[in-house]
Amino acid sequence: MSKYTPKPEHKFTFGLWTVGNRGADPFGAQVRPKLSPVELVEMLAEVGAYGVNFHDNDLVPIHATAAERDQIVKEFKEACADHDIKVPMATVNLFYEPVFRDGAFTANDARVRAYAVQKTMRAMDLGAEFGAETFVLWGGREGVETDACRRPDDAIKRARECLNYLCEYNLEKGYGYKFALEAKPNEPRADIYFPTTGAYLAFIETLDHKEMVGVNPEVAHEQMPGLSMMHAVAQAWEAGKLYHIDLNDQYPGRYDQDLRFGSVSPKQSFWLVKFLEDVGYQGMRHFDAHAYRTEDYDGVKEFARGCMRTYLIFKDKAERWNNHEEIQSILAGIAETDAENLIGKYGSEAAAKLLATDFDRHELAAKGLNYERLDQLTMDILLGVD
Ligand code: GCO
Ligand code: MN
Ligand code: MN
Repeated sequence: MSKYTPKPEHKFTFGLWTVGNRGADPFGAQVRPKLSPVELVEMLAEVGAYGVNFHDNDLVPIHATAAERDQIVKEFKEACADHDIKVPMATVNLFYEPVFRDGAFTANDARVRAYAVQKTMRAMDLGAEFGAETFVLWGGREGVETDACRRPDDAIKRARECLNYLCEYNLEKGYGYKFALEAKPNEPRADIYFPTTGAYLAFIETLDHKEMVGVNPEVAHEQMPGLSMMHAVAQAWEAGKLYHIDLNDQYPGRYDQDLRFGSVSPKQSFWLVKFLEDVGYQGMRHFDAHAYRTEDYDGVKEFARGCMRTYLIFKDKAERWNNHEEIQSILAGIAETDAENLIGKYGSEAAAKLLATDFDRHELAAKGLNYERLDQLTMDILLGVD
């Protein structure tokens, strides 16, 4: 067993929709045959994943009868138990059906909004049957092609009403879910409300039960508009709101590519893994990605193994970085940890002292920071020569 072999404690999870993705795109049909949820659980067990996540309709088709639903749930539960695969997260599909063509929680038609909330409540019931602790909400259709249709602040108010309602349902049922809101700037809508993780962090503060709601940042969604995923994750973490994470990869400025984790931006992915490991993130490492359209199911397994392997390689590299003598001595040299903190908490005396302090800005600016060396040492580690 190599040190890059996935183990349960790494908390690697995949969605049914990720390894079960059949390769359809807007220009071409599906290229892989359909696998059942049970077959997908078998595949995830084979590659060494810890858990599986699903949208309501990944598991139970929208047209299923109550009896069919119960049968599907029973079989899937048995498969998960047989293969020791957990269901840590559940979510709801509020984007596929034509009824959601103009949004779910933010739709203009109050009946569509009510249907969306009802569908979410049922998806929460379903996830709770599997012991899911996190409920992800991705508002893929909550947006516009034309702003003629509604005022965006009305959309925000509607989203708040729905979230508050669902939090109460969570409490009443005693499900104990944490909601994780997932931002995306566009696609499938031309513009999606709450385009960034930061936008959701601000929105959450306005909710009735803000302690119950956090974020689910996704690499691709932050990198599509060229933002730093790691910085978004760090802000969420610092706010105590990193309830889940969607790992994948993405070339900036393009449609959502959902590529294998680390395959496009290894350096950014390294900093992300290093951050998660350094701060001791205990949540799931969920890969919301899918295999290239060129692949058959052997390729899909390679894809899934690759996501986990790359994460573990970066984890190992992060440890090497943290224990690297020269890196640590450069860091110690630039930190000036022994300099007095003149800011701290505000007080009149402290402020007077700060105002009276003479700073030699030229001397401060003259100090070399050695970041080129620091970064090259990082590159040496990443490129495998150190
Ligand atoms: C996407 C999203 C989705 C969500 C999923 C969970 O861009 O398609 O990332 O994959 O993560 O719907 O709610
Ligand atoms: Mn995505
Ligand atoms: Mn996602």
